[in-house]
Amino acid sequence: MATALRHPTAVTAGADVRLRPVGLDGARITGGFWHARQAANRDVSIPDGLRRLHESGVLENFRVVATGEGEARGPVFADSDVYKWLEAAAWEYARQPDEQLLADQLDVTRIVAAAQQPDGYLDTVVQLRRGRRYGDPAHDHELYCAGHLFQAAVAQHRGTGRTELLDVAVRLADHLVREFGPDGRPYVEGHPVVEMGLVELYRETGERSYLDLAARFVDERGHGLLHEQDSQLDLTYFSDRLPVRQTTSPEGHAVRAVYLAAGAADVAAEAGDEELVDALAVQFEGMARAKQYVTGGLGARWEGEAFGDPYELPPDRAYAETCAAIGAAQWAWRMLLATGEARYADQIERLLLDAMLPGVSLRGDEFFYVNTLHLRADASADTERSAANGRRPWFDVACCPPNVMRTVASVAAYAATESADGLQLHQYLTGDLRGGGVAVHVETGYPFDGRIDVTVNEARDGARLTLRIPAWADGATLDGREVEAGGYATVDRRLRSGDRVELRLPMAVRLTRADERVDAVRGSVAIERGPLVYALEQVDQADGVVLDDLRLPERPRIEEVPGPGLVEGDVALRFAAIQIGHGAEPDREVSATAVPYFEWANRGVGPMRVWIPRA
Ligand code: FUB
Ligand code: ZN
Repeated sequence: MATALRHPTAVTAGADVRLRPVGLDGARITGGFWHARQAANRDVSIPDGLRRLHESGVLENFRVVATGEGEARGPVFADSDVYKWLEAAAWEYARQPDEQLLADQLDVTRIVAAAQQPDGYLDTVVQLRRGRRYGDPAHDHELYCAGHLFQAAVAQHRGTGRTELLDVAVRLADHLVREFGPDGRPYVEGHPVVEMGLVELYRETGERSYLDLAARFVDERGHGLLHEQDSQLDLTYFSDRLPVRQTTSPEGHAVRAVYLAAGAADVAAEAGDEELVDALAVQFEGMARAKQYVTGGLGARWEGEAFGDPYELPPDRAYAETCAAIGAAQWAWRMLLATGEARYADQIERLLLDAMLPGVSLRGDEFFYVNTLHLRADASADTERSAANGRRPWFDVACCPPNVMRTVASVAAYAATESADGLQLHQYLTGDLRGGGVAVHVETGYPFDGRIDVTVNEARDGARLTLRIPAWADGATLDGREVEAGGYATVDRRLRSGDRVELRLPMAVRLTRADERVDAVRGSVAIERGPLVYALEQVDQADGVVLDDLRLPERPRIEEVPGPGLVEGDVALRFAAIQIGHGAEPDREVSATAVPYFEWANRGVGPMRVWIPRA
């Protein structure tokens, strides 16, 4: 019998969750939209990524430690690029085994392992540059790198069956338990993620001290421990101003905040800590209500890569780091497992399609670190990350590209869960999904087409099939029966092998207004269709159309037209807009075309906007 391919968040049998992930062998994408994205990831992003690990020197750092010859290159968290790539390679191998991909990851693993100290310590930049372990908890990234190593090691073990990286991870985790566990000292590091890594390593090895250490790291935050290092530090930036349980809205550096919340949700699930889940639900709501862009993007401030104040969401200055979208999807997934609430699956959909996916070119060769919602004509490409540069093949700070790679390679992980009741479908994609005594095949042209056809291949007696009805899907039907948007609908008949189930999600175009308190877009609308946010891109407009002068009429007639064909089946939206005149120039009517936001900047980079002022 084939070994079950365990999910990236393989909650234990004793975990307190409403829904359980299905193994990755129970969630396979076989065609359609995500299949094409995974092909680009496999054929272009992952092999390019390996070259970049070599060229940027981050892999060389491990060799330098082992040989003692050379200097560290890259930022303090350089090791994490290598670990995220390893994680991507492992999930990709699991999806489609390939000897070269295995050989490459084992090569990289050997290079990593050779740099580990006899007592388990590993962080090449500290080893090479400072020589003082845990000497600068706010700024060094020893635990951050460890967390990514743990996630990669678990992925390698689950995805390839190999234990080489897991051995490295266990030695490092044991070292961390000695340093910071019950007999060690309290410690808060500036950048969370070790919490998620430790919990997953616990799930893989059964070693309880890893879970306990993760719980300790969660509870030690927010008590000003970092001020013992330097009383001038801005604790907000480091998610250390308030304990997680008292945080009602994420603040500070966006990636740090959402990784911490995701790790806390893991701890809560394994420890059966309902109070912590409730606190995280309040925090998530605080984010969704007032600190999230319509695209799902997170982080309104370039300064500190941070969340802004509530309703501070300027589209043209959006930071919306690609990593923040990925971290928030990880958090939402853990909240979905804990609560079974559809709003978290709705969030995952938006975060993946409208916030993470714009972070990578459709060819898979270039990346956005910052995801603006508005690029003006004549915008200056003042920094490497400016949207005016278009996507870049890599960055000096290269956290986002390999983060996208690992997420795309394992994206099927978000599709379904199981429970004693049966199988639940949360994300719509073409593929085979199995769990809870039900096996189905789904065919769909989603996210462009709302027809989702499900064929039941197997069904245990009494097992049920439940499908998410997105909050935007008013008028959705399941087998012809109208079902309520914003929740789940269950097929109300006994399932038999060969049954067909038809879910129809209306893809009516929606004009979305922001909360009135978002001054920057008051009086504007964003165009959405199904799960996708749309954007006006200069390349689609006739000569003379100026995006920043366009106004949307009171009752626009929006027509669906074929998209630019960047992705199979894409749909564009066309409507008459008013172009306002300046000075003596009269206003005039022009035709405007919008395309899915994730497609923007794939035909060169030019003016683009998501929010359109009303006439
Ligand atoms: O500090 C590590 C990573 O670098 C963060 O998560 C990103 O925001 C970037 O600053
Ligand atoms: Zn990033």
